[in-house]
Amino acid sequence: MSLPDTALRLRQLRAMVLARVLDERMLALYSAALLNGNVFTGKGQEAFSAAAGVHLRPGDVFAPCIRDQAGRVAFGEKPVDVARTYLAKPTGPMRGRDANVHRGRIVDGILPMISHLGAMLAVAAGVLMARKVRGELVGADTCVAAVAIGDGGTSAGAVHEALNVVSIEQLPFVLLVANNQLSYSTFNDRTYGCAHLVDRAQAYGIRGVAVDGTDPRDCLAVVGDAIWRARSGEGPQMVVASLLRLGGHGSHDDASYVPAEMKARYRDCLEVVAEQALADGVCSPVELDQIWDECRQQVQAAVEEARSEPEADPGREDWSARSVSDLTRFLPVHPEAR
Ligand SMILES: Cc1ncc(C[n+]2csc(CCOP(=O)(O)OP(=O)(O)O)c2C)c(N)n1
Repeated sequence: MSLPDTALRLRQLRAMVLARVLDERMLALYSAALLNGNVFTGKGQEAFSAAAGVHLRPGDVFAPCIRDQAGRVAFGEKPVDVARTYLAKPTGPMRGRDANVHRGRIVDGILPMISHLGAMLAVAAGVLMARKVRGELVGADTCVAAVAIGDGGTSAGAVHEALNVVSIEQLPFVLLVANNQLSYSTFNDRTYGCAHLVDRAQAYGIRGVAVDGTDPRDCLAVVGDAIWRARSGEGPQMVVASLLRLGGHGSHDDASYVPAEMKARYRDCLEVVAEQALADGVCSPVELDQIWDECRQQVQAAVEEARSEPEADPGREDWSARSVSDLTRFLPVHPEAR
């Protein structure tokens, strides 16, 4: 496992900052009653999430969960699409039907989330199975599917079924578990009974690794290694990151039930990434300030653009399911089948 290079570190840093600014901005719009829905943020989870996004590449599949703004932007989601979705604009990827996190762009490999609780593993596994049947997973450098989930979600029955199948089929599948200590307001001791969630990997016959989710440098290396192993034909991978959700479950929740001792045990990965970047010469203090300024400007421009766009008109919008041609582009037809 080699150390991540400077370019990747910078991409991770920028995605983390952009996600934090976006999350804060959506919360501000919610507080100003400018959004109809709720806001779900990934504060505290940016290092782990961005690590996945920067290691994925076009042709891969990413199934983000509700706290993966950083992974989304690192994988190419545009801030204006975030603003459009939260503002329920028809120009957004969900065409105004969803108002927060169940968004994606299938043609770009970002699967719109069905549910928080394990539903996306089977969808991602299905995409990989289709590609396998078409003979597209051959060689030592294939596409991968990365699925993000929380600690609570890992105990859903759907997760068991999907992990069993990806193991049997040896699919290039990476499960990214963000153990943020909380499943809504339920703590780990009431969520699972094993010593560590990564212990479960062995039961499925897949490789499992734990990482400190507050350490951006380690996240980049460990997640990168897991994705690389999946690409190289080593089969499914599981990475479990320990971190803390730095906020409520959603904007309706003040997280007042999280004890101060627990908060004291976890650092904000945005502080850690700045320290590490400066210590390792990834960027200078001036360049770090510039990244924050650029991200703020990017988010401001995105929100202004989305707010200037017309509202969805339920009488005129075509809210039918995605067309077959869209899906065909997503699952490329095997050359022999053309
Ligand atoms: C089938 C189903 N049951 C219940 C819920 C309500 N619910 C939403 S998120 C959540 C907890 C998720 O906890 P976790 O997987 O740890 O993710 P986190 O929110 O901590 O990121 C629950 C119970 C749901 N969305 N779907």
